[in-house]
Amino acid sequence: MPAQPVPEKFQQPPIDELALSEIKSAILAKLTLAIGKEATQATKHDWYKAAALALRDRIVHRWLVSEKESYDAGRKRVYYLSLEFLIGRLFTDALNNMGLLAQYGAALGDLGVGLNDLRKCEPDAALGNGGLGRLAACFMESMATLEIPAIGYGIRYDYGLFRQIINHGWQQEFPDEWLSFGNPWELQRPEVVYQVKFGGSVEQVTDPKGVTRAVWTPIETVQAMAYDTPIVGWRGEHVNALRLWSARAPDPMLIDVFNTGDYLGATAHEARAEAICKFLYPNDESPAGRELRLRQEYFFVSASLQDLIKRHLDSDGQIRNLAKKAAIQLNDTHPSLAVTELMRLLIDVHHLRWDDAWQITTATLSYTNHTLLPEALETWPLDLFERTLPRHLQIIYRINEAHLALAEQRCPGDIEFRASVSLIDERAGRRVRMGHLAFIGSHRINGVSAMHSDLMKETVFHDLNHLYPDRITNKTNGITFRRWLTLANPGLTDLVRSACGDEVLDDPTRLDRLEAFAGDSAFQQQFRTVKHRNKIALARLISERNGIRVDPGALFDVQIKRIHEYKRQLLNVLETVALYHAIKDEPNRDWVPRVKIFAGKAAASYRYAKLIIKLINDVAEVVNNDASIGGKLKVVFLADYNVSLAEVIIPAADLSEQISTAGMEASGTGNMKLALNGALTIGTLDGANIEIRDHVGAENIAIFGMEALEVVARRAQGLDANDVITRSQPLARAIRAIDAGAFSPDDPARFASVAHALRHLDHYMVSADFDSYYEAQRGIDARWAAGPAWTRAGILNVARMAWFSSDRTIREYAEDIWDVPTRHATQPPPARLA
Ligand code: B1N
Repeated sequence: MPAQPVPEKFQQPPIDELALSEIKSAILAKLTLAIGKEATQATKHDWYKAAALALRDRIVHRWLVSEKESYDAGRKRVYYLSLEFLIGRLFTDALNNMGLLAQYGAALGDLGVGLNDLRKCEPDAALGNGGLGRLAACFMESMATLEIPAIGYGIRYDYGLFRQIINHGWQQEFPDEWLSFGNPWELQRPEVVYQVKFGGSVEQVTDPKGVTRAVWTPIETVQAMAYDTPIVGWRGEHVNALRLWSARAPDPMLIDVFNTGDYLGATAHEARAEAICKFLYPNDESPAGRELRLRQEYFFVSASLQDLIKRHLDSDGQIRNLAKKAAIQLNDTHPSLAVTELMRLLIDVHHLRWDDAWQITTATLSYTNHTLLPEALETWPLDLFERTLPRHLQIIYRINEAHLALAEQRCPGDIEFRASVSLIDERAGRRVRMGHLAFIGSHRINGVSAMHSDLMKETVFHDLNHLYPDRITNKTNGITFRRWLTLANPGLTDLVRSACGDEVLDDPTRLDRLEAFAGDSAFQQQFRTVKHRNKIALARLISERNGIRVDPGALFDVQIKRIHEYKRQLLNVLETVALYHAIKDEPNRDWVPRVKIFAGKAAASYRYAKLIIKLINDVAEVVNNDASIGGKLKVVFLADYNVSLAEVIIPAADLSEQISTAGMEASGTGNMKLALNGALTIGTLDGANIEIRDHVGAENIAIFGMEALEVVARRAQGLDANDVITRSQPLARAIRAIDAGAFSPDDPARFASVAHALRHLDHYMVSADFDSYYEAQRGIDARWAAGPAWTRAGILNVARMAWFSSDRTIREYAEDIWDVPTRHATQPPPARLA
């Protein structure tokens, strides 16, 4: 049955002819004057740029108003420090929030170009690895929506996350040249430049008044230049800046050296400076452990703090008031040098006393932890730290002195306690603990889901929590519904608006009105139609990119995220192999047709994760070409996963794989995006899955597997999985097939290490959780076959996801951590002309 037409009152307002002709002239003017082309010569890309520049003009006007209003009112400002902002495309996001989507669509149509074509000309800004970076992007949009004056600070990487190509099943990495056609969104600020210094030595100097001060004589200076990208909130009422720093040498070339004929030597220092912003580290939850990473971290922290202090002094005049006017959020430990750099600036540059500086620092800073994986917690070798930042090491020692004195007071004579809370890890070579530094220098430390925050208190920060109780708090992640529902899934959005009213666009709690329609068969049919159309679009993309034909009527089973052992793509592959065997055994049973869709990147240095990608592709090759299973199972690996690809896959998903080893996924946010788009989750009790279950109801999600405490207990017993493998015939057979080269006839031993790990080193509990997972998947088959019950569960997922809006998350940060007011959610602002 086709979807019912959208009721009239929900359709876009009629397009104002005057506004339309204004937009057209603005775009044409940009095409001529900024791009230098006639309409007849312009490429699609020229049109995109002209349209983006015309839109940017409008946004900039709002931005200047927002800035002026917040400065005039002396409002407190939030500074979000993050090495990653995984933004994706901005064009339709900005158009939608400005309320100009329909007008621009019509204007461009009149000019003979399609909005959708132009949208695809924009490269993704992939300045992030995964969830942590995407969260920063969602938060920027929500802060603008809630009218919180805020600046996001980060690095303007010349190359974002690598482009992934799959060659004969193997991942290959290529540079992401996102800036090669220019970037119409950013405004270069050549006048906003700060000096960031490195290395050298520190001396204690006593001035004529008898005051002793540390004087740092660095040996290297790098300049940080600002580039601003406006981030517009929903309804276009408020605009904030994302300020990204680019690095350059103060003297571009040493002319003396050049004149001696040493052309490379004349620019070597420039290359060293520019290396800082050359590329994004492709690590996701593994330590970088490299000097360049430390330089990146200090570079952007120092530039950002100098900038925000200058802004503060320009408007308030009193450095002592900093904490009243500024809240600085550290996105993981990557910016945790902010603790020492703020102390240095307050003491060495602004001449505050230590105690006052410390009070201001801790009142201003707060820190978000995103992972408990011990290998991901940043530490720096002391010698590298001292060579790079000698003054900061002194400050660390001094902070540590007072901190250890407090530890001694709290637990007298307990040497182990002191060693465990110390800023210096003395166990394996001396190293600075950045998580500890961020913790001690912050008034609030938050985890990103309820379970993760609890585990923080019990594991990594157990002793620090004992010393500073009440600092740890939870802020469960969220996602911006504007991008992940309204824009990514217009079909579902129209349906939701027809059922819940247009108010739902301003207040997602209105999604609960969908509950009443969950059992309504006409509504269910419309819901299925929307999903089916999205699946046709994805099937087309799969056919274009991979040459694989998939049936949009099949169950689309989706696992899209970074490839990592703890996320357990391997568990999914094993189940795929076991299902393949089962279908082969009984080809004539009424199997539920499935398409297993994978996408994600592995860190370039993570060999095992890259082997898993190869395994997925090898399994796909065999399964997709086996006529005996009658197309009942298809396996697809979509290359080069990014935000834009997620926007196509998520609305088309039926099943969302959230199957991490319990206790290891801090939160997850893809889980929220998929449930919001009506997919059912199959998942472990991990991260935010637990809260998703609490909201959608246990009957509308498929939970399986060990719980976090059981994982800890089983690990303590040893990792050999032979006990579970002997009990499970499908598992034993799947491992045997992989081990025997059934999917790698050209190199039968290719996956021997995988089979070995599954049998004897089951750290991630893939074998141990297999049976439970396999059974949950067969339960999914049964539900899918039941038709209306499946659709009902999907509708209820959408209806009950409102709480996972990043507006809710940001409101909690604003109230509990930053102490800044927010605009009220449920009242859309009065309409105003664009
Ligand atoms: O942060 C996301 C969470 O939803 C995910 O569960 C979590 O895995 C992710 C070092 C990280 N944690 N740690 C990182 C990224 C880059 C890097 O260099 C660590 N990413 C997460 C948002 O809270």
